[in-house]
Amino acid sequence: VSATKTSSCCVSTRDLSRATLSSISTRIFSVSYRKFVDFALDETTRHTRLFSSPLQEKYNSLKPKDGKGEISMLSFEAPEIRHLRSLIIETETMQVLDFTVFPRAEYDVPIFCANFFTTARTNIVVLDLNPLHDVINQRDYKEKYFKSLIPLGLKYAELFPWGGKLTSESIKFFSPIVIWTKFSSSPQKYETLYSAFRDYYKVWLELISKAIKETDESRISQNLEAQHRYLVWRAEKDPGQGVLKKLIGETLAKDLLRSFLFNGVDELGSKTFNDYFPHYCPKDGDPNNKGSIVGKSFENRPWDERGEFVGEGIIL
Ligand code: BLA
Repeated sequence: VSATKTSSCCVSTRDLSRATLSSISTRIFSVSYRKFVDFALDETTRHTRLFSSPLQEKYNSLKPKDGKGEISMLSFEAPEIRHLRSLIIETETMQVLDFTVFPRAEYDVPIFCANFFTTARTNIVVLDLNPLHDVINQRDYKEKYFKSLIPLGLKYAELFPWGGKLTSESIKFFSPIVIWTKFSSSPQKYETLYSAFRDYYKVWLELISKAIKETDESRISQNLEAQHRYLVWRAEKDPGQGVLKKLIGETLAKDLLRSFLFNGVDELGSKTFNDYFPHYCPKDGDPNNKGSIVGKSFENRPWDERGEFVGEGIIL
């Protein structure tokens, strides 16, 4: 806005280059992810009964340390959903959505995952139905949930080009229809992202609505372990951790991660990060040590048009 004022007193709008105009519109445009969450909650209540989670009382809203902006949290449960939660961060410089839905262990349905990090200039986006089980080698699981969704994935893969290299491990938590992308902020992209979010969430709701409740105890415990592994990965490695620590301090950020965002990490299983990811183990035993990172890979989308994995060097 200040750019507009400065410019208009010195030069006429006609004199402004296209580049200047587009940078002004980028600065004026600001996003909110609240309508995404409103849509998801409305849509969920069409399919199931949502109950407020006991976590809601403690985790509802937080002020960043500098007093500027707001962090808002919502959490629910449903007969098929163990934990549906959203975190929205709105400050002067960033808007963040972390919206994830974890099915109960009786369902092997993927975990719905939307992680959007937005600043005036850029966006870092992951939108996916994170598979609970291996979709690289376990063909039956992949076909069960993703075969019919490949066209949807292809549509958005074209609109949202692959975001480039990412932590190698993460690819195992992603599906063939994952949207992993980075883009410059613009109203058009924001609307396309909203449309992708709605499409992916509607598809996920169809999956959970049609899913048959598992009764075989050994399969239920496999699902539980897969969820726990996912929680352990994300509670330890989420790239948003640094931002959260800066905003609310290390102690609160850790509590938010373990008790709210990835609730269940301390209750659903007793295995540790090193148990699940032994190859990740650094020399000094601390998985938070930067030197422990396996590395970044997958410069290009490692799934082909038929949803076959074509990446290399994956550690299974
Ligand atoms: C970056 N976020 C990233 C990256 C991925 C994800 C893949 C690219 C960098 C990397 O691979 O390390 C997201 N990774 C995921 C997700 C899964 C995964 C969803 O493994 C699920 C299995 N992002 C957030 C939140 C914030 C955030 C809540 O979700 C901030 C509060 C920020 N993400 C954020 C930032 C970066 C990032 C700042 C860039 C910094 C970096 O590359 O480390």
